[in-house]
Amino acid sequence: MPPQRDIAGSGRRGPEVAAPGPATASERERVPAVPDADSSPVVAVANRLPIRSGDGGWELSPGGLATALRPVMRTRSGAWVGWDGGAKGMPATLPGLRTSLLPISLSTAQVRQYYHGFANATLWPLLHDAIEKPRFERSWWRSYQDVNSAFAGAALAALSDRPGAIAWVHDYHLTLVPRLLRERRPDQPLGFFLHIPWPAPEIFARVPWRQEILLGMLGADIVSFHAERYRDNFVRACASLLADVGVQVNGSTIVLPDQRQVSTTTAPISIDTAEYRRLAADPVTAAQIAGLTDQFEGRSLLLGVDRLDYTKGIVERLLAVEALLERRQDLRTRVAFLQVAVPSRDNVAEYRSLRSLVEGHIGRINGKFTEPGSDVPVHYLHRSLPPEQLAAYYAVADMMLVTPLIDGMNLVAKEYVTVQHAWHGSGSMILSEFAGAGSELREAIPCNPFDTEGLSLRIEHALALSQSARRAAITAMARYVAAHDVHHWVAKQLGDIAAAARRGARGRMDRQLVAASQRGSPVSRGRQGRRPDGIRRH
Ligand code: ADQ
Repeated sequence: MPPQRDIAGSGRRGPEVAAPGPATASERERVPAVPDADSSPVVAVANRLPIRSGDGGWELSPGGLATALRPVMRTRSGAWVGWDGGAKGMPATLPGLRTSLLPISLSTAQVRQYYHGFANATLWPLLHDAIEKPRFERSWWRSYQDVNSAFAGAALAALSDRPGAIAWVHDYHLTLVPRLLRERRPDQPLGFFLHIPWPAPEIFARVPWRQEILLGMLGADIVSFHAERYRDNFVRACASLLADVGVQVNGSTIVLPDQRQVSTTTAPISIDTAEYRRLAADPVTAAQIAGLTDQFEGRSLLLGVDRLDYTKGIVERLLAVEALLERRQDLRTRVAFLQVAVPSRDNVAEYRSLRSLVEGHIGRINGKFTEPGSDVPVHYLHRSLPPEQLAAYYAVADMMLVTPLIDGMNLVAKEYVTVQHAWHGSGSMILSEFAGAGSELREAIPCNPFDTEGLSLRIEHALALSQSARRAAITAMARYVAAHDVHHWVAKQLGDIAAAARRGARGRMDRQLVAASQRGSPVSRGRQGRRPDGIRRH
């Protein structure tokens, strides 16, 4: 048997590779610059650009990734590649930002096929455990490939203009981009972050283009998820669905046929806690709080805040409230439930029927339980709210119902505990065990939202908790979120990408050395595992 290489120190035997010999001068020169997580430019690639047109002109979009990357965009040069959403006259950057905004325009057909189709009617339901049936259309897939190529092309241009930049690709809209970048830039420090769950391999296997999607993401140096179970599902999908193309799994690392290694990690996203504390102290919020306190005087306010999406468990939550009011007649005038729902994806059929379903349930419950001369038990807002008003609802709500059927993270849970604590509140939070936030916010009251009767009992239990128990739980969760805010998440992600890229560079150098030794004289087995500089491999 010829000598074989031990893959990444695993003890398993891999393809035959000879021991390394000395690097030539030109090979040493090809070792790339080491990325610096604290100062390298960042090229973000995400479905949408982080700006919107407000009353006073163009401004940073509120929430999400735009907030997360605000400090990075202010202090470092960089770029953001994203869809312009059809907006005209978008600026090249915003005052105070050092980041260039690089818009991608999509045709009407691409919006329909790539965005509403493959992203939101194929991948979104598929990756959320297929709780709605994913639709597989070849024309959508072709459009998804075309749009991913367009994003990759713009990102490549941005990276060429910014030597030493870290590329950071986001979410399920752009799974093919990392590989497209890697093919053209083997040395590129590159991370991919998925904002939604990753299902069990048997569910993911349903998509006809499963290998292309996995290999697309594996173009990154590191692939990151909110929670350990999603990361584990992804690694198992690579093991089972890519074995026939020579991909191997070594613990949390994926080893590609060319021996390039891709790390996987968990990095739960968070919120800008300082911003939510500031909102809680804002006079506009205080005025709203006074109005809401009057409105719900004498009632315990239960609150739900979600995009109107079938993953969020809004229907099940309404059924649980109905079961509670059915069982506890005395609560019908003492409890109010407010559901705030942001309109979402109206162009996808499932979302339109969800809206009718939700509004039908609300009508039925109010018809059944409103006492003559008294307020309705269920209040409903179908709109996006200004941040101060949202903060006011968080401050006055006695109970937050975060009960998604499945959710990558759920930032609403983190926003609620932060505002409650800042407002010295003692609200309670019921949190789905199927939300990523459930693995972090351990003091919440856990629930299984599929069990609507059980959920109604959890609400009843929470209503009876002592104020001191509720306050202790809110304080513990708010402290946790403050210590793990979104700036902590950005720093960890950039640090992880830089570290994975450095490991990748060492691996590439090792492989170059091996190739050099294969071209030169044979090297004895005794030297295997050592580089000419004496540094142990792996
Ligand atoms: P989303 O599915 O959009 O995000 P979530 O994390 O809850 O879910 O974020 C929703 C955001 O919208 C929150 O910041 C919330 O304040 C805001 N919002 C909700 N209702 C609103 C309203 N009526 N008016 C104004 N704002 C409102 C996806 C994944 C999540 C993951 C995030 C981030 O599905 O699981 O947490 O990305 O990675």
